[in-house]
Amino acid sequence: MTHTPLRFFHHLLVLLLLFTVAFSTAALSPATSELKEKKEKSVTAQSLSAQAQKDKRMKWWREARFGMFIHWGLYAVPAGEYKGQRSTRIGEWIMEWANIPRAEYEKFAPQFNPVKFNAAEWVRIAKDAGMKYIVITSKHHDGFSIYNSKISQYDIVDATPYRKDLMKALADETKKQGLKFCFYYSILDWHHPSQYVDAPGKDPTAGNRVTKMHPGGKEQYVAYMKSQLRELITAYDPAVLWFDGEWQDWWTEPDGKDLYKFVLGLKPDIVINNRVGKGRQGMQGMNKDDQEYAGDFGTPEQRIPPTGLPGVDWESCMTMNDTWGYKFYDDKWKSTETLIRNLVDIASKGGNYLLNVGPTAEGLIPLASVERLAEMGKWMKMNGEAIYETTASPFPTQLAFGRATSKAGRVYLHVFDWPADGKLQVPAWGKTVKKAYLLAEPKTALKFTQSGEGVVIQTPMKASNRIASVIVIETA
Ligand code: JFZ
Repeated sequence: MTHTPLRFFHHLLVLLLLFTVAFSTAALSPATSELKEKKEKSVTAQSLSAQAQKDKRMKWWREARFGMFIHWGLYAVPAGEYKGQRSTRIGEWIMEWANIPRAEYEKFAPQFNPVKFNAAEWVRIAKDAGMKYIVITSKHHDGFSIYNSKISQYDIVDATPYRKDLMKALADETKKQGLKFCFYYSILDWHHPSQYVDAPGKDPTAGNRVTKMHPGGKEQYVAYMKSQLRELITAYDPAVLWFDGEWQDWWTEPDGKDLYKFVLGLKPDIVINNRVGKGRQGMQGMNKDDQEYAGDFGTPEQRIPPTGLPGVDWESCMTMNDTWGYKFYDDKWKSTETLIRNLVDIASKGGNYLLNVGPTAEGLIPLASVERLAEMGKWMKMNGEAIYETTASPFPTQLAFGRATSKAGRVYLHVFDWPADGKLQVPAWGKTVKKAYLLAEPKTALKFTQSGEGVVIQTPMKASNRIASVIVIETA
């Protein structure tokens, strides 16, 4: 009895199905190519809107051009020295190069007490340098969470005498002063029980370039990462998630795509770097082109690409000395000239500059960094217009005297080598020059002559700036 209506519905369903198949086949056969074309069009429309969505998400990031990277964690306690051993290697990798077992490394936590930390001061240093965003390590390879993680005891609140959530203070202060607050997060984790080291001469619980996964550990670890990312996004609302440590062989591109989607799901307008997945081509940092990879921008490390790539977003991250995490004896500081010219070089290629500081365990940004950032700030105050919201150089080849950036109706020439003869030779780039002047002296028009080969600008005897003088060219 009870079967009868069900059977009736079943028959109806089969009939409907047959009808649908017959109908769609009939519709397909006469004009398959037309349909295919329609389908292609809708795909283009879809990807266009995906592109438009990405453009919207990336807008502030593309305009910002200059950000502060902060590597801060337990490694600031040994500050590059363990049991009398020093190294030329980077400070935040001490658990790896000094072969420190987990149980020993954990002992740095009770010594991490950044009583001199002052969020307002840190943000002021970044802001005065002309930086528009801050990316700070929430958890580096050592696995220590320098924020209030409710799912880990190995964090600033539970494991250090400081006990306070300084990350909340920093996030709030960063936003208050008008900068974007962003997080670095390491996929590689030398502290999590899912991972272990299997390398000759290495303690299985020490740090290593690569870790192995215990059977069944990955599901547990990915769940842990997702819980932490949920904490980070809900409590601090970061504008960027900057992943790292993705080069483990247990981490795959599908894992990266899944994590990318997960993070975007938590915050639809967040920006995510390409180290979330397997796209990155070594330290060069740009994506391989054999397939589509997860991530919004490339991450060249300690280098500047030789040229920009149209339509490709990237950010060069660099240290000011030779380490990311604080090392008390690293005094290989780059000059302000190098730092400013790096910023200009990167902007002229359409990229962002993420410049690192490594604060001490007491909570101070090293003085050498503070001084250089202040000097960069002086230059940016005068010349920021030629960096922010600009796009790459319009010239087909690199300029002999320096670099160029551009905006609608304008080209900015960043002159590194001031012409001794008072004639700046600018190659043609298909535009007519209306006006030229020094950004430092906008009321004094510079004389120029124009020909098919380019423009020759008559420059004053002395450069307006020792490091990079900016000449504005207004075009027709
Ligand atoms: C990574 C980190 O390991 C480093 O500590 C720092 O955070 C930097 C910004 O990013 O740098 C790398 C990346 C890849 C390798 C080594 C260091 N690698 O593949 O050996």
